[in-house]
Formats: sequence, structure tokens, C-alpha cells
Amino acid sequence: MATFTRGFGGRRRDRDESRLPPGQTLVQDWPVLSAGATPRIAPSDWSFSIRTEHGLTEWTWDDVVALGVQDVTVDIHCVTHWTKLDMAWRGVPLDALFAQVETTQTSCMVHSFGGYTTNVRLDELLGGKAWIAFEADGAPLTPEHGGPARLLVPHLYFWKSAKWVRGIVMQADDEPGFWEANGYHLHGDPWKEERYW
Ligand SMILES: Nc1nc2c(c(=O)[nH]1)N[C@H]1C(S)=C(S)[C@@H](COP(=O)(O)O)O[C@H]1N2
Ligand SMILES: [Mo]
Repeated sequence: MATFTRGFGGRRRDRDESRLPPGQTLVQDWPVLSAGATPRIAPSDWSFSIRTEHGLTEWTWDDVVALGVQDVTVDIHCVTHWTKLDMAWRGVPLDALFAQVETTQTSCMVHSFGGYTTNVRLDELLGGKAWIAFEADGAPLTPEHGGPARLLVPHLYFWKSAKWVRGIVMQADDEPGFWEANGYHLHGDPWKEERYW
């Protein structure tokens, strides 16, 4: 969290704007951006898996929740230029899942129900930087926003936060996912404006 020394004249709006990455605009609503149809999946039908060079590890909904739920308040930044501040999310950190698998592979291809993919380096998902999220702003995620569970990687552009997430395939090299193959940046840091490549 940044500290502000703007003096008594500083309005709340000024402080919010200093939390805006370059080229972004604040929104109060929460836009829906989906490349295809919205899958409808009950938590009882949902599972998550990580495939490594050693094989597949799979968790049911209850398995994931049992790993330890966290509440996090974060800002999200979409490459289409909107930013939403202070969203309250609930989810399980990826650290808890990766604690149960062994791999020397450093890149992840994240897969969603419906076929969406996005690539993220493993070090971008560990260290308290990413979650399997199932609630936002006090309510279960709606199907439109990725319910029952989506990836949440708030320090990267929001296209990396795969909705209806179903698993990760570990890879030796970073390869483009769906949007990355269509011109979006492989990494996607909003503070460096890594939008396209
Ligand atoms: N499975 C899947 N995940 C996805 C997308 C998608 O089309 N399919 N769109 C991405 C993009 S471009 C953005 S900006 C966010 C939008 O999430 P929201 O609709 O909850 O705002 O989801 C990301 N995750
Ligand atoms: Mo997006």
C-alpha cells in the first residue's frame, strides 16, 4: 500500500487516481467480458487439476475449500482500460495447491471449462499473488463472472484471471494462451502497460 503526502487538500478521487495504472479509467460497475458462451457448472461437478511431468493431481470443490480460504481486497485492471478498486474476494491461494505437487517446470497453461486458456509463469501464481476465487464482494461468483470458481491474478491484466477455471498444465516454456495467441502480451503487467505484442 502506498503512503500519501498530499496535504489536507487531497480529495479521495486524487488518491484513487494514483492507484490507476497508465491508460486506465476507474469504473464502479463490474463489466462482463467473455469470449464465448457462459458454462453453468455446479460446485459438485467442479474439480481442479494440476498436470506436471509426474502426472495429474486432482481436487474436488471440498478438497480445495479445505486447503484454507482467504479474504483479499485487491484492485483489478482490464486491458480494455477499466480498473475497479478495492474488490473483496474470497478464495484459496495457489500456494496451497502447489504445496501438494512436485514440478521443476516453470510455466503454466491455465485451462477453463469452455476451452479458454491463458499462460502464466509459475512464479506469478505463488507467494500470495493468485487465488482460486469463488466469492466477490460478499456473494458467490455468478456464472457470468466465472462462477463457481475462477483464477484471480490481480497483479496482471484481468484476462489472466481465467473464469470457470478447471486446471493447470505445467510446461517447460511459456507459450501463448487464447488471447496471447491473438496479440495480447505474454506477461501482462498493467503498471508496465504490457497490453499487446
Ligand atoms: N474462461 C474465460 N475466462 C476469462 C475470459 C473469457 O473470455 N473466458 N475473459 C477474460 C477477460 S479478457 C477479462 S477482462 C476477464 C473479465 O472478467 P469479468 O467478466 O468477470 O469482468 O475475464 C478473463 N477471463
Ligand atoms: Mo479483458
